[in-house]
Amino acid sequence: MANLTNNKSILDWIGEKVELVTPDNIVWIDGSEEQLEALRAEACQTGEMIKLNEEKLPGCYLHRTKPNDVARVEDRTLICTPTEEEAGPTNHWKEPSECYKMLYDIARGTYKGRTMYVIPYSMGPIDSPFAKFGIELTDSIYVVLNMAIMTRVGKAVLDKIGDSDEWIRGFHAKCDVDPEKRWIVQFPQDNTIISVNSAYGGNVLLGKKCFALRIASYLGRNEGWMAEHMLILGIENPQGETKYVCAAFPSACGKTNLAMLIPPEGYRKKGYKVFTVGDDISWLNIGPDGRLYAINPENGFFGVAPGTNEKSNFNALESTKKNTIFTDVCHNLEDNTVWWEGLTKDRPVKADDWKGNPWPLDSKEKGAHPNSRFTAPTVNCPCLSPEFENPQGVPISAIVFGGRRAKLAPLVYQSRDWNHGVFVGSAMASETTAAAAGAVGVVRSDPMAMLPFCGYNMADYWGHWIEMGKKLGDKAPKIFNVNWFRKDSEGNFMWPGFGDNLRVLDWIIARCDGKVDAKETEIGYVPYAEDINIEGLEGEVSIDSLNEMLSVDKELWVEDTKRIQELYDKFNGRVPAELVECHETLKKNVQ
Ligand code: OXD
Ligand code: MN
Repeated sequence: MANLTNNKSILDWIGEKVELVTPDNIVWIDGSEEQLEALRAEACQTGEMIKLNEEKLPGCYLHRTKPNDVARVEDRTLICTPTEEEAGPTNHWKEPSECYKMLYDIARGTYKGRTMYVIPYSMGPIDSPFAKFGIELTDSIYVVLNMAIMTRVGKAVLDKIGDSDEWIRGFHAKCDVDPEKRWIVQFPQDNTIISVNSAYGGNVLLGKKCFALRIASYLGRNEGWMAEHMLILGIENPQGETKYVCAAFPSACGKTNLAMLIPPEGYRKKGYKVFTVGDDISWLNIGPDGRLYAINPENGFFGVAPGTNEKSNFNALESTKKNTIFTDVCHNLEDNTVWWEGLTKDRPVKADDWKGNPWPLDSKEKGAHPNSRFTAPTVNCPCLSPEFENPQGVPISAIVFGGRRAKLAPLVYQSRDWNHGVFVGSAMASETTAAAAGAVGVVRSDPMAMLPFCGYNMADYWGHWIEMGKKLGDKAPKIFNVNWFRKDSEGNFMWPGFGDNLRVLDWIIARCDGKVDAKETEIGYVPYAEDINIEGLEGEVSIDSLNEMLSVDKELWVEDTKRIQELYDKFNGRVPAELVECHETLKKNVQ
C-alpha cells in the first residue's frame, strides 16, 4: 500500500520498526468508512470480534481479551526519563537505552504473518491550536477500530503534521499477550510510547493514558499547560448561562456518571441542563483572557460497563446503542446483544460469560468482567456539549477533586486559595477498584487522580500546578473536594449520588459566583447544611445526616496527615514549599 505521507521523520521511524518486527503487510489507516468497514468484516471473520444484533445495536461489536489481560498493569508501566529522579518515586523507571533494548528484543520478528497498521491520529479537534498528533503502529485490528472511535484518525492528520517531526511515536505489538513480558513504556524525552504483550484498551490505545496523560503531562510542564485526569461538564442555569467544571477522580469513581448526569426533577423543571464535554481527560491552557480553558482530547468514551443502566447513567447507555465496541462483557445469546451486572435486574437466561464460555444459570461467576468496557463515539451522547468541538475549549470556573472515602472527607469543601487547592489535590486518596490490576478496597494515595498517569516526578508536577496558579492569578478557577462515598455507622452510603450530585455542583458554582457563604473550618470552607438544596430528597437525606456528612472528624484527619506525610517523605525534599506549608497548617489545625 502506498505511503500516505512524504514526511521523512515518519517514514524513517516506520522503516526502522518494519525492519524490527517484519510484518507481512503495511496498511495505512486513511480514516475512510470503507476501510474501517472492511476491517470490521475481517475481524468478524477471524473471530476477533462478534457482530451484534444489527437491529437492536446497529454497528456494534463484542470483543474478548485474554483472561490474563483485562486491566492496566501499573507495576509494568514505566516512565523512562534519563534519570530515575526525573521519573520520581511514584513511577517505575528503567534506564532508557536498556529499556529500548529489552522492548525491541521482545518485539523482534513478532509481526511475522501479521499486518502492520499505521494509525495517524489527533488528540483534540484537528484544527484546535491545542491539538497534538501521533502515529500508532499496531498489529491489532481491535486497536485500529477502537482508536477510530476514541480519536480522530486518518489522512487529514498526516496533512496537518506536514513535514514536522513534532508528533508522538506509538509502537504497539501484541506479541503473545504474555503477562510476564508485558510492558507499557513512556519515553517522555523522546515523545515515544512502546507497548508490548497486551491487547487491553488502557494499555494499547496509546492516545489515551499513555499520550494524553503521561506524555502530555510532561509536554504541558515544558510548554506551560496541563494534562489532567479530569472530566469536563457544563451546567446551564435557567437564565441560559453555562459554567464549566473539571473534576478529577481516581479510576472507576464515577467520572463518566458525573460527566453525563441528569439533573434531579426539581432542577430540570427550573430549566437546569448539564452538558458533557469529556469524561476522562482534560487538556488545560490559559486563554487570551487569562482564564483557564479545557479541551477534551478524546473523541469517544472508554467507559466501565458494569453498573451502567438507564437509571445510573442514561446518557452513557444511550451512547452505547450504536457504533460501539464492547469488550469483556457478557454475550446475551437470546437476541445477540450484550449484558453486564447492573444493566437489568435479571440476567439473560441464555448467555456466554466474558470469557466466551456458556454461563449456566447457577453460576457464581460474573457474566461480565468488572472492568469490562464500552468504546462509544462521543457524538452518540444525548447531552454532548455544543462546545465539544470548540477549538479553544471551554472556560473553567471550578476544579473539583474527589475520591472514594467511606469516612473522613466531607461531602464537599472548598480550598482556601489556589495553593491550598493544589495541596488538597496532592493529598487525594481513594479506595481502590477493579480498573487496575491489584487488590480492591484498599485506601491509596492518588494525587490529582494522576498517580498512574503522571509522566514525570510528581513533586515537580505539583510545582507546575503552583506555577500555573501564579500565571492565572485572580482568574484561577476555585478548587474544591467532594466525596460522594461517605458511609454511616451501618455502612450505608449517606449521599444518593448520581443526578443528585448536581446539588453539590450547584453550591460549588454559587461559591464561584460569590453568592453563598461558607463556614471556615480546619480543612477549608465547608457549606452550611441549609445551603445544600435537598428539596425533593425527602426521606433520603435529612438536615441531620447532611450535617454529619459535612462534619470534620479531627481524629481521622490527624491520621490522614500521617498518610500525607508518608507520601511527601518519599520525595526527598522535592515537594514544593507551598504544599509543605499547607500540610503544616493542616496538622496544626486538626491537632
Ligand atoms: C480509565 C482509567 O480507563 O482511569 O479511564 O482506568
Ligand atoms: Mn481514567
